Amino acid sequence: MKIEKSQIGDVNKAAAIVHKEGFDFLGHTLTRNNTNVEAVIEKLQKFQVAIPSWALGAGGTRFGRFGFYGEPSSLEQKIDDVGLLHALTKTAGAVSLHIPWDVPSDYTAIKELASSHEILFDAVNSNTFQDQKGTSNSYKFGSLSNQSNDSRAQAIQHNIDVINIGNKLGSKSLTVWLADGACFPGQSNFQTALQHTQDSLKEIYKELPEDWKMFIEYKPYEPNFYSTVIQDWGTSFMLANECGDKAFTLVDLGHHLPNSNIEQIVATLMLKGKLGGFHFNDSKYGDDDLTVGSIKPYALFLIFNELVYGMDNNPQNPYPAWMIDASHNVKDPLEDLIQSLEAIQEAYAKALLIDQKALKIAQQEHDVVKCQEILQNAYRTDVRPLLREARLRVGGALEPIQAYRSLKIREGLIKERGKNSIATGL
Ligand code: PSV
Ligand code: MN
Repeated sequence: MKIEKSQIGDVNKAAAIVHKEGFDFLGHTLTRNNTNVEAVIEKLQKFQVAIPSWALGAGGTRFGRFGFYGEPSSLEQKIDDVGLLHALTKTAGAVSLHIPWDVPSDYTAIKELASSHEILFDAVNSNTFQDQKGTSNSYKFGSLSNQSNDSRAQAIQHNIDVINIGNKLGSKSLTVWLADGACFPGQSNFQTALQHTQDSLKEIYKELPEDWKMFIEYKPYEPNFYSTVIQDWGTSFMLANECGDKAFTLVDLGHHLPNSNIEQIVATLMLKGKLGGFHFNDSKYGDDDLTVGSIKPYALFLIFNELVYGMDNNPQNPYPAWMIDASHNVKDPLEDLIQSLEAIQEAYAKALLIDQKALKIAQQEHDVVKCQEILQNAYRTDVRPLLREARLRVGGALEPIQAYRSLKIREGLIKERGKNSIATGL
């Protein structure tokens, strides 16, 4: 299923006048305060976020999964769904595949399909957190950290296979997230597990093509509940340094213990040139994978403040790979992703409005109140007219959720795929 530009144009007509009034008003106000509105719009248009192939179906928990009608049941259909999101929002110009859930059968056809939707292939993700059919060794007690040479060798080879698959699609990075750890004290020797992980990552790193990056994701707990081998940004950073210049840390917003200062982690990694990838989501308790910005939007804004500062001031840090890593059990997955994309753009736009020069002066003068005023002035600005304008100019929808509903996209997908289609993934 594809949406034509003219269909979006027709839907936009109803909201055009109200949008113009709102945009003109905000534009004048921001210009009076010395904000370069055109530069902000251009940055918003360039900010593209990859959609993970596993978030297009309904999410689930270990207690069950309630499917959603019209889910994509093939890689082709998943790419079509990302195409729909991109057509409406103009900010979802990439897809991130998880192997072996998404191995293409015809690479040329898949590449053509993606490019017909103007979609690129972002990082490819390996999966050593589940045993796969036909493999001889189990990951029950770890993959890259496993005591067994055979399990480690299998996990290393899987990651190399993922690089090869990604290479054929035009991906330029591999994301490694390990579930490895222990559920009980005494189960595993911390030092041996870490050493094996480091050695295994180095083996994978050797196979990275010259222009590729490797992202090492960390997470404090789950599925193991006593210890995780790559538990925090420090462990990931250390391993990335051991591997070399093409290895980076990946920050997933849900992978922190409650109240961690994630913005400070971002700043530290960017100063050291090691923030490679970013997974957006939100959480109340743990790795809840909720819609971005649905629980702690101010924290997201503060994180974006550091990202914007780092992108402007840290040439040693490469441009990070952005991805949404969220899923929801009770919403239409596509509507959920539209909400996440909107929240990301909103936080980014607000961070772009921060008067960095004034902030620096206030910091030097130890004017703590002014520092807070500067941040909160930007945060309290309703930037949605900027987002709408950025989309409108490139053919996107003024109100993506409304357009999605009035164009009856889910109904169309159900007609095409039926009610019982099931998406692969968690
Ligand atoms: C693990 O919780 C994670 O954040 C990793 O990025 C995985 O690849 C993804 O979620 C799987 O859902
Ligand atoms: Mn993640």
